[in-house]
Amino acid sequence: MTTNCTLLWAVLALPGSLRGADCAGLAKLSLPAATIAVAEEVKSGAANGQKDLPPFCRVAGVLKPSVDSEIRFETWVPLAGWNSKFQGIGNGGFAGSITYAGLADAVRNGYAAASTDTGHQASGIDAGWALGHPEKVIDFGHRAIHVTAVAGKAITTAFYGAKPTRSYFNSCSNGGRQALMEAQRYPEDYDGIIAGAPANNWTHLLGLAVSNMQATASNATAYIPQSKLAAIQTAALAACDKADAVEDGVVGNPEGCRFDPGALACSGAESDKCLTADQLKALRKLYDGYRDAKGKLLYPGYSLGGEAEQGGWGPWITGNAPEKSLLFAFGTGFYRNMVFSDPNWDYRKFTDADFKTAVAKTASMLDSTDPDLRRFKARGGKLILYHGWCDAAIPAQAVIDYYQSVQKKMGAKTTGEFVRLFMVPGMQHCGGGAGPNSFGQLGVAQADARTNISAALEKWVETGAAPEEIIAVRKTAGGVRTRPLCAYPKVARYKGSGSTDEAANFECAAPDAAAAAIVPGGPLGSPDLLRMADGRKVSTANEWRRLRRPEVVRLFEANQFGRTVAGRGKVVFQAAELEKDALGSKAVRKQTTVLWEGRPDGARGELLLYLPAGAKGRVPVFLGLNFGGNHTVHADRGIRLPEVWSRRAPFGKKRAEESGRGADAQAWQVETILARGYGLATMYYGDIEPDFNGGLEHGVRRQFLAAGKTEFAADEWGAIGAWAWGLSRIADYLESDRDVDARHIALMGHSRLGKTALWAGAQDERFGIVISNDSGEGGAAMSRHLVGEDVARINESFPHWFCRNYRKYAKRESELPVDAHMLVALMAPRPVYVASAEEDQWADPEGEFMSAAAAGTVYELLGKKGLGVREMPGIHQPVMGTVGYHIRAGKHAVTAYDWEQYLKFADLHWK
Ligand code: GTR
Repeated sequence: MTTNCTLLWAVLALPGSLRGADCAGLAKLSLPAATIAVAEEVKSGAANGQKDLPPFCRVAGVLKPSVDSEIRFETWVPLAGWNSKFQGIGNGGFAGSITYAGLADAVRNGYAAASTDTGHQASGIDAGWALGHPEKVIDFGHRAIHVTAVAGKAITTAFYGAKPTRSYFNSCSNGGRQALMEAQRYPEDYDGIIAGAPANNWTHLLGLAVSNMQATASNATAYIPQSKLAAIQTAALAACDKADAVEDGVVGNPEGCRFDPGALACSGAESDKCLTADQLKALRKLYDGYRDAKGKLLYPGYSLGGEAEQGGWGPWITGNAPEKSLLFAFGTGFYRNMVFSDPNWDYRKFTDADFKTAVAKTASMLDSTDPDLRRFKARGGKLILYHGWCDAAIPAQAVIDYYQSVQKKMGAKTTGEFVRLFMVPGMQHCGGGAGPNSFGQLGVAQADARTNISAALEKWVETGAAPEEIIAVRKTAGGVRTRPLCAYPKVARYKGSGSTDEAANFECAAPDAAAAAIVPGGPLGSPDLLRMADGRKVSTANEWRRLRRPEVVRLFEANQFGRTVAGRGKVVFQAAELEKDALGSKAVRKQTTVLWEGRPDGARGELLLYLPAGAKGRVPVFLGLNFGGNHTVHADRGIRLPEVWSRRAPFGKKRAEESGRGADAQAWQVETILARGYGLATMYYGDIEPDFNGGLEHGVRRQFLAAGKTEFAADEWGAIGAWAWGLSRIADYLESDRDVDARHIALMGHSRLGKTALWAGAQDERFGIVISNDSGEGGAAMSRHLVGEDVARINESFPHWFCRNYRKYAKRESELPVDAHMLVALMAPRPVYVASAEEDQWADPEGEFMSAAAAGTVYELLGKKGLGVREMPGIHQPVMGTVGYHIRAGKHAVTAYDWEQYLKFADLHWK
């Protein structure tokens, strides 16, 4: 059908008498299946309700590509001053009228332009015309907008005697859907296209609308009245406004924040300030999106932060009363007239099967979701998408989903050559809202490409310069606010000084680095490092030491790791071996048996210590627990095999074996460490407590259980606490060893043992440097940064690691009284190093960088340099202040590269 239409409408007969500029003569122009009713010069300055018009030629007619078609259209061409461009104009809602305001805007700015009613005459929320008229649904779906483009361009060409040099289309909502229809089906029509808030996944959007109506309007107890939207928005902003570093009533990057509305539950009498259980359930559904009965997400839900704004959830979702919202009208209008041809169809009966019927019957006519834009790209087309983050009609996430589908289909690089997406924080549907929301989106190119999206599109098409940011403005009684909109996924980052109402004080940056770098307290809406839980500000080093630091330790005890329920215990160290000529005379090897309970038949562990041979005086040492047994750190046959269980088999089933010697040597780099003048102390972590849920019975903690108890309280230590305690006891030993400089112990841990190293370093300041290698969730990665492992997953997989209270924050990270930046800051003023690996997304490198960057606040208070950079450094570009950070290529592991940086870092601070 596409091809037929294109051919049909491409045929243009130009009577010889017409050589441009004869407006009335255009009535005789022969266009197939078209009737031209009006061709007249308008010189009065007014037409069709529009004023201040320049003199133009108005052509109006009807196009009939099918027997049931009745597509009204108008083409307006300026009599003088044509800029040689053609502008296509779209329609919102169910269309039904010519967009005169768009035509007026076009001719005022020198464009020739065309608009159509898309084949029916009705209000934009009425779909009654579609009932029994499948050809009209096709016209509405995509045909009218195309034949209008072809006819409009033909008329323009006939009038001027020259083809337009460029053709553009710009529209929003249903018009955004039309825009994508043009790019996907009729790529020859336009050189540049702007699709705003596209309703392009029409069938799924209206599935969402009806399922939301079922969840709210159909049930009196679940219905959320408009009067409650203010309380909902306030709670959402409280959770997420701060995450972008600027508290201004606008959530800069809703993707970076999770909001659970549970706190809005009414505890006493119902009021506008709270929600009943049924309303809360409905609200969660509105945020969550449209799922089928099996729970599969079919279409995303609404973003938070603009619920109560004008043009927000009130008109679109809740309405003045149940069944009085715009989305109710759209959802029922679609199902009654386009899907079931039944004006009495009842939305309360809507099922998964109905949705499938709608898709099967109408998607091919109405959806413009095809990610294959090869033909549009090949003709040199450029596409700009935009969407208001607070859109209450079409969830903003939907445009990101489409954009990413194009990237997936065409490749991210190719997509970058001809598609840009601009997300608009705080903007409602196509405009309005609390954020700067005016950037020329609702008209033709005016002003310059810096502030006008249409001008930016034309610049891209005409000069090849792609837009990376566009400055949006909002004028209110209170003044003017400007803010850059950034090409997705970048977000506007406050540079840290100057008015937050001025675009110049922002820059476009990767979203996470943006949040991490400049938040004075904590990133992502996390607790402020320098504010006591009771709100008091911490402004001196002394206040940090005396008040805030102990408070933060207590918060980690109560909410994450649990309190260490032990003093030094009765630990006994028994020298087991001393070899002065180890590793080919390069090392002294000492092995020490640790009796954790002070008796030979209790829990015990083996400590391995290498010191550089011939060292003069006490040597600094690296200390780290190992995963596989001491014998795995080096092939050295002198290392005693662990007597207890091996982690590679069920507990008690398998002892360590000779074959494991040196298996993890890569991760330890023993010779390099020794050659640089450091010792290495290590112990198998299972020697402190075996790592499984139930390991408690076999490790160091059991001796501290109160009589008759089999588990610790919800705020008492887990296995990580046990391993950290073991590290402190090893420090006790190192203090007693006269060959060791115990004031220079660098504690290094990988992964779960990286979490352990941080927690040990927080509790025991004898560790002079603390190094977290890929420690991830519960370690250096911000819990509030929702990438990779989260609080729910880690506690499900490893219920024994943390205290039980930590589980309360599953899917409620925003409520945690602590986060990783606070853990890292507990090392201050001692040097601390956080390392990530590029392929280790499970451990969330960006979230790790953020905590390292944010902890700098405390270092600076204590007179030290923090990380010293705001942007996440590139691969293999270590940054070393008193806080250090690097991200290397490769997977979750400790490598020679990592050790090289740790040795440099220790040299930097200790030599
Ligand atoms: C993973 C776990 C991480 C990390 C890692 C490890 O399975 O999800 O939190 O600690 O184990 O310790 O190797």
